[in-house]
Amino acid sequence: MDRTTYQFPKDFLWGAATSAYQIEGATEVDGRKPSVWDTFSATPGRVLKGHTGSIACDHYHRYPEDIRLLAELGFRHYRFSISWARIMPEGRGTVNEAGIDFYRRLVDELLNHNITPHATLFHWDSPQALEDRYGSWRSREMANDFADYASAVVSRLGDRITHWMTLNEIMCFTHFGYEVGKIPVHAPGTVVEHQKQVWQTSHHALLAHGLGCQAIRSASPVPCSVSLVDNFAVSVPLTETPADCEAARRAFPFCGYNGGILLPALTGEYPSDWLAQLGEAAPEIQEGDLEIIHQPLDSLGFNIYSGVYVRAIDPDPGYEILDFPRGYPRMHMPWLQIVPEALYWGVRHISETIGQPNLPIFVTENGCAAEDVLTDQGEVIDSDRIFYLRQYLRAAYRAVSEGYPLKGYFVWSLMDNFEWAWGHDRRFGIVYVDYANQARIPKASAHWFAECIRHHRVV
Ligand code: IFM
Repeated sequence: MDRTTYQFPKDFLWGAATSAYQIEGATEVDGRKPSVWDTFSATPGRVLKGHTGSIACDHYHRYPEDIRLLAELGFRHYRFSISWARIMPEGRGTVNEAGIDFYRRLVDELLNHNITPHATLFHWDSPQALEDRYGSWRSREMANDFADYASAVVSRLGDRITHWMTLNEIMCFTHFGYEVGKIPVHAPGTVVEHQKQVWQTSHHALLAHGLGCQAIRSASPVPCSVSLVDNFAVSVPLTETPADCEAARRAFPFCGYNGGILLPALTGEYPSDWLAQLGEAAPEIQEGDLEIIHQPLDSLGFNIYSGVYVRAIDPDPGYEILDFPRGYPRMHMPWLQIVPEALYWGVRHISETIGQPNLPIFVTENGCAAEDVLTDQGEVIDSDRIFYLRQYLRAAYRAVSEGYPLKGYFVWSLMDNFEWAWGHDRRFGIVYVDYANQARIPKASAHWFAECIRHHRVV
């Protein structure tokens, strides 16, 4: 492999990613009923400028045009999510075949363009009916309902889709959706009394993942691949000395929510020192839960945007997680510090720190918001986004060239979309969406990315 030209191996896969609520719109058509994000975004004060996903990119009606664009840019892989509230508007029970039909049409259009579909079953938009019935992720029932929904989808679409992802970023819809003492920034926006209740929601989500894996495998009419998508936090050695590398390794389970989400999913255990640190806030774990959670995976989806620097220190625990200095470069989100090495170290931690060197990894999201401007000439010259993406792709290349099992990369996102609590104010797309007329305008980064795909290297 040529280390100077960033030439990826032939089988490295290039894709783009989106999610249902962020792009589809059409929230009241063909039998769909509200999701928690419809309710949350309709509540004054929850989403910036009062934006909602009710129209978003109107992808529900414009998907043929969007898929044509994907193909024109050279993408051969597309990651999208399926809306639970379209398939089972009440969250459980009767399947809405009109909802299934939409995804069947979408997938057929992808296949007609030679684009492989990669479907996420849950990207945060759970049915409001389940929130009303039992408080969504606060209840164990949610895990069983998710598995039934997964079964319903896979038994109907499994002839066309063979790449399945269970849940996207557990931390975001649990720890940001349920909080103690303040209104959470994500749906359902539930204030709870104790941190234990919050950890219980992510435990239930892990159960949903485990039961979901089993449901997918038994419902699929053909062999398929199953993965979890996680945005685990990445400890990056401040200096690549043996001491700082060791510190990053030790810090990894304690960074972000790793000890409570990624570790149990991949190892079948909550780390004991992590549980001890949590004390009374630790979730209640029933007998057999960890076996369910710890399902064999065909790959891991890795969503990576930023990272944290760590250095070695003498006293226990042997590492220090560093704050970013005020002037540290970042993109157009408060949390989006530019740490390209985090992509490389994330992959390496799975292989070495978690000890799973044979687990294929896909970057299922990487990208950034930028302050894009549409010029009078109708162009968006987002050189800042190219700068960001180029560095992360070089880090991906480093991981591949050192022999780690990184198999592909999906850019987030194909197009600007509804960025949750930030509404349409933040633009993550490589394609600009003019929300006034729904025009799609490929940004400079889209043309640049198309060249990367064409040459199979970072250009
Ligand atoms: O837009 C989100 C996506 O839904 C989940 N991962 C992070 C993205 C940017 O915030």
